[in-house]
Amino acid sequence: MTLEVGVLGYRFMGKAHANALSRLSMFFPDAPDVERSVLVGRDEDALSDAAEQFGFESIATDWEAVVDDVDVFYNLGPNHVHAEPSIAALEAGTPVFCEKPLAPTLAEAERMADAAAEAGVPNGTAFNYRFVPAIQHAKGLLEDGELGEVRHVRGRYLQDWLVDPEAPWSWRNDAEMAGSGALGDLGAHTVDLLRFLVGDDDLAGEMERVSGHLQTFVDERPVESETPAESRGNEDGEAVEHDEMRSVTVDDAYSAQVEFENGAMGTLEASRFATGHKNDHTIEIHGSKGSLRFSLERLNELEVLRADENRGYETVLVTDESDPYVDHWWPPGHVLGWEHTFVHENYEFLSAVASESSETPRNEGGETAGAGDTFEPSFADGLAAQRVLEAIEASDEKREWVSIS
Ligand code: SOE
Repeated sequence: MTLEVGVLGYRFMGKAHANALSRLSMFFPDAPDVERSVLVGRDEDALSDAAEQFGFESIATDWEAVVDDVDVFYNLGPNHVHAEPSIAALEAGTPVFCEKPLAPTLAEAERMADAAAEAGVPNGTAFNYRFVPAIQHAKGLLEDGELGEVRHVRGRYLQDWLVDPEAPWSWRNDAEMAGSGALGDLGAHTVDLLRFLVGDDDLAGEMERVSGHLQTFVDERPVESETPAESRGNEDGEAVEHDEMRSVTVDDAYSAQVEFENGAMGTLEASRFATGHKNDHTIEIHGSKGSLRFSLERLNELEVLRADENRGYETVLVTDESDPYVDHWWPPGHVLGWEHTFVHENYEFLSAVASESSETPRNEGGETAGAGDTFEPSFADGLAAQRVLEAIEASDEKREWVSIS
């Protein structure tokens, strides 16, 4: 069976996922066959160029004509175009993989999660950092109780691409299109990763209440006539007048304190103004029996400290064949990078789609190498993260702790 994939969005995320799709058959031969069938966007010229470069068969400027015509629909557009096309695809019974955050608002995320539940087909929110081998190794240690009772959880995501006040305006600076700024773009990753790592009931459980603080440092920015494809700018290549200034209506940075169900304390932070930090996502967890730390800038490593040894952190190189996904790539020590996380999540999501739409097990013996019938993080996980983001914003507005419903 060949899955025909339709992809909305052809800039940064479009390229990251197209790269992943193109590498699946070579490195994950047990993945379903996929055809990069149709690339969807608004600007026909830019779309044609991207389709050729990314290996798509065709282009379409109307997502409505695509969503029920393909086997899988990827929504990689800016946040404000997540809801309608995704819901339409789900209503047509088409599995949907959507970029994060699930939506700009909680109300839209709820509609999307409802549509996913109603449709009963595989649905995924593209929180790619769950698929870093070192993160999965960390989850294994936590699940095995190696850290004991979880007491402190720390997550910060630091970037610096807006330090310069002349850095151009993009949809990511606009509340209508993005929802929020550093909070939704970066904080969503942190919230999801912490839910993944310690969210189980026998670890820290869900986040129960938050106290949040948001800040915007530069409240207007110049717009550029065109934004280069690799930048974080206008995903739809929208042409805007040169020298025009536009308001920044989202946060440049946020911080939050969190109380988990088991009483563990969390501190979260993200910024686009963290001078010198490019894409620095750090997680630290302290339990009664040990601690661990992870940094995206050293994503092949996990630092682990065991209380009974208590002589400092041991750096574990998570590149052995026995480590998650690593046997698909290179020999030990031949390190992986950011782009590989997209290959892993695409593998899992498409495997879930294939096993859902086929009676036949993919491997002899009925073993499923991928996610099986379900995929996580799902739209429900995207919604759960969105509830936390919304509570952090509400707390900032009210200047008080807010419970997460
Ligand atoms: C931009 O800040 C960005 O590309 C995010 O949108 C991604 O989700 C993150 O992984 C890297 O930074």
